[in-house]
Amino acid sequence: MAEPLVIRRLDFLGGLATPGGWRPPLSLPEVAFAGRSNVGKSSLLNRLMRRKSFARVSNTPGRTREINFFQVNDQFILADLPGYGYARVSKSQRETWRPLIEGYLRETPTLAGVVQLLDVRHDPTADDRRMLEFLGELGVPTIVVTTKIDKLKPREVDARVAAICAMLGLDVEQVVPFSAETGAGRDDLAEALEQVIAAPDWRAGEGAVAEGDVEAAP
Ligand SMILES: Nc1nc2c(ncn2[C@@H]2O[C@H](COP(=O)(O)OP(=O)(O)O)[C@@H](O)[C@H]2O)c(=O)[nH]1
Ligand SMILES: [Mg+2]
Repeated sequence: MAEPLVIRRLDFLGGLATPGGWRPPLSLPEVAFAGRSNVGKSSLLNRLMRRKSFARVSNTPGRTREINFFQVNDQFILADLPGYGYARVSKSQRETWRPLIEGYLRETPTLAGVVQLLDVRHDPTADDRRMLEFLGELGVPTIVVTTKIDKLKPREVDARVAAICAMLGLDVEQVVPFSAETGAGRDDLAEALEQVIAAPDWRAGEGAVAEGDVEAAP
């Protein structure tokens, strides 16, 4: 079978630093990647894209607090969200991600889906839960990825994924176990991404009235 999501072209478009600030024009469907700092997001993106450019661009000082946009294959836009929950910054600094990320997610009409990363070894943090709750309320299609599975034995991975699902009320089928180290899960994630990008607009139902629902005027 052909490899899903072969990366032929990758363009860095720029970064969104403050809520309502500059962002690339709304054109292609967007998929955002979220997770706490150190969860393995840069490593996952490098593995997914088979490129080193994410680590280089998104980890440049000053860019780590921004939402960095990449255009992939002239097919979709990837939004790399700032990692949250970093312990070594002040509480006020820590809280700046929330309006930036939540504003972006709420106000991007072309948002097709979100990939939420969780470290397979750890229970979800309060920030993780809040993020997932926000995504659930928004109703955006969400792919949950558990990272760093190479750090556990295969049997332990299944048990940890089941435990995380139980804690969050997720279905095991919604979760993609992943390792940037071995590449496990790369193609599963790529396939899930392609589905989310191709799916009809999840916001279309909002306020729309199907013809059959309209009652004849008396
Ligand atoms: N063993 C292992 N280590 C990983 C994996 N993904 C990331 N790491 C390590 O975890 C640390 C944080 O990774 P990074 O991708 O920079 O996380 P980010 O802060 O979410 O972008 C680094 O030391 C990585 O080498 C993985 O799949 N397996
Ligand atoms: Mg990173």
